[in-house]
Amino acid sequence: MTPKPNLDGPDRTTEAVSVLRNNDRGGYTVPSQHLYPFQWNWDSLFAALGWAKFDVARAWTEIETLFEAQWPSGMVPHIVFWSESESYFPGPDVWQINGSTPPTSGISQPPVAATIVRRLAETHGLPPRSLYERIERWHQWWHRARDPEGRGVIAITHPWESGRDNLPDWDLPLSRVTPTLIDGYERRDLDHVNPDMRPHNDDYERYLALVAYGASKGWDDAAIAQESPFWVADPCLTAVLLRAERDLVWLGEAIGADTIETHRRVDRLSEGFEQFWNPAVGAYCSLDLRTGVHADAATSASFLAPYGGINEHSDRLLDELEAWSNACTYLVPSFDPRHPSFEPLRYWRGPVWCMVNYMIATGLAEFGAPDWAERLRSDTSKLITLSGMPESFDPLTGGPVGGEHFTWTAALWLAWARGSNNGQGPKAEPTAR
Ligand code: 9WN
Repeated sequence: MTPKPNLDGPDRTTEAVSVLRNNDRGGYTVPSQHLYPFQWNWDSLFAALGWAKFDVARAWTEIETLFEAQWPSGMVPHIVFWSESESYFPGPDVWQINGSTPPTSGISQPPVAATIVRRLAETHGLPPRSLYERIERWHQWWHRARDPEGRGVIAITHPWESGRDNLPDWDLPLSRVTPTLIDGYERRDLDHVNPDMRPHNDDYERYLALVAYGASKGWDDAAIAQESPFWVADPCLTAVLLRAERDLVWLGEAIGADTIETHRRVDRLSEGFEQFWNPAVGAYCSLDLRTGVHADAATSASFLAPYGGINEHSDRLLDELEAWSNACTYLVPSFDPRHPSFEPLRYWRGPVWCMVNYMIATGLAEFGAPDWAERLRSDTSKLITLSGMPESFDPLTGGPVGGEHFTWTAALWLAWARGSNNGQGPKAEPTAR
């Protein structure tokens, strides 16, 4: 049975359930049918939040399926190629992951798993210990592979690893990567989405050069950490991991596991986070670990510090949010709307992403800024009511941006934005599978 809508206007709840069902490929949900025809890492975790509103068993399956693709190193890849499709590039041939079954990409994505598993566990009961152990191994991998010096900030080795692909933060570090044209290169994203809403070719050629570089190293973590031309600490990834570590402590204690190491990782990231503070901007900004230079602007990730439990500069952060709210109609644009590099339609250079809003709002509510948290929920609700379930939204007009019938937009509507039961949504009604 589908949950009842809770807002005036179009019945977005019925639509959201249909989006999830139509994007369902059995054990996993594609983000969007033609644009992204495989399993993506953080998309699947957010999808699970939506599934849990009407099919709890299906939500758990989504997560278990993703972790079936975990590498022996502990890494959980950002794409799992469970089936073949010509509608996306680059596919498994380009990633060249030898011997991986199923074929996968060679990088990861922000680790929201522990946090989402905790949220499901609080309502629906604990997961099997094996899932907890897989998440623990993934977290260990992040520290070992992407923070080998133990600085307490987590690096990305590809813009795709951040999940925020063409953010202006990556422009300068990417300029040091020599673009490569690889065999069979053909952008397929532009078959499905208006080019004004996608990264430029210059960016794409560098994304592919970094894939070719990783493949040339056999995706060896140590070599990549030492030599990769792109090695940038990301406040979004670090805040997401920091929160996930706290939630993993909760899960570990509930399951009866030893959490001493997890506590140590929480301490290291909590102390390390201040390295993102850029006094010239007055915000947490990404940090190029090759040059020691901060990005010169705030992004939506700057507001994720409270989500990670970091409240050091929270008053300043709320002032910044206020300033952004005066520069656009809908919060939170992915990039500072007053900055010359802001582009309201171009992917991660401006549009609003509902799952980022959800994470920021969660942190703001916990920090003690419930009015701002509610403003973000209400903006997200208005955007979806106005424009349906696109990939993201124009922060000035509220218009749809990117791919259509998008899984995480549908899932976050069900789990949060529509706002029934204090944001918890209706009780789940498990269905037989
Ligand atoms: C590359 C699937 C993914 C999201 C990312 C988003 C976009 C892919 C792309 O789509 O990235 O991973 O090809 O543009 O940036 O956050 O997980 O929705």
